[in-house]
Amino acid sequence: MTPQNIQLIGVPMDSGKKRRGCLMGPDAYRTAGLADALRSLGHEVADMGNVAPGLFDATPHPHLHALGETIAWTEALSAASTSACADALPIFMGGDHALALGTVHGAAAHAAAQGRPLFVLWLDAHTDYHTPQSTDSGNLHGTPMGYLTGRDGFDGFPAVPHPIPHAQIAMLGLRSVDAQERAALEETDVTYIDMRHIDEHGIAKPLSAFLARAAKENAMLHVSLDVDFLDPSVAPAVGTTVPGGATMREGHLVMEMICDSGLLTSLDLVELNPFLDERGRTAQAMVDLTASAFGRRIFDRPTRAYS
Ligand code: B3U
Ligand code: MN
Ligand code: MN
Repeated sequence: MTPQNIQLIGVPMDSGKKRRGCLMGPDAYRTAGLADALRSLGHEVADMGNVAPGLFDATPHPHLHALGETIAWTEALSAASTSACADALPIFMGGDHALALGTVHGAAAHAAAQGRPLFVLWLDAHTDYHTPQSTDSGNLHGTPMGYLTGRDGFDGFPAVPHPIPHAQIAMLGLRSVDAQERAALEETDVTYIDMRHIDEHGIAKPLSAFLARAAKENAMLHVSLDVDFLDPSVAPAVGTTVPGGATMREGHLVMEMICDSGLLTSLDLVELNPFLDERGRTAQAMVDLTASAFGRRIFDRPTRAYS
């Protein structure tokens, strides 16, 4: 991989759900050595510190958890993302998945200014396609895909002048989809790849088709990696563990294929809750996967064993 100019941006955001702990995520990635792992692969890496939300109205909403705070984060992150994308390849160290409300919003503005489409790869057990009205839990980390595709009902949030067309989105690793999300998604041409599909066909085939489409359109690619994409046996430090997830090897293959595509332009690492970790092993797993997306390889050349 050609050397990249990477900016690490900490996002200690914890407002997307009720269970606390994701605010410790950025420092867990720092402690696990994310910057040095990327530098050892030949990249230029700058740790930019943390983003903070502006002042917000903390009046409780009858249904939605921490609405005012989440809106303030979205505003701050959208601006931070647009400017980081112009200078570098940003890695947003979360923080919960509500941060993607802002990071992808900002990346979409940058892509539009470049006249290029933005493709989004959502690596997650969940589809996060709710609206503030459809969510039963009231947790806004379940809504970024709804917001970013331009669904109605996000009153108070920044407008979405560049909604991501559904055809430019792939969701991979799905195994917990609420009925309202499923009904709405089935009306779209989102590429949704659930665990059964991965079991039957492998993870490489649907992913390479999506990446080939992005390459053909000279797209930018935002990848949003939720810890719960992985099986909880290898990544226990997450509030919403869903058994039956991707193996570590499937995770590496996805990241290696993203690297090979040369398409990656921005990355979120989300939902790590260090309070729930076991001796840092989930943070380490996320650092190792990120390294695979930036060129870490077991061998550089294929084996000659069969030639
Ligand atoms: N769909 C459920 C559960 C959920 C979504 N994202 C996570 N959990 N991490 C909800 O609350 O919207
Ligand atoms: Mn998620
Ligand atoms: Mn999830």
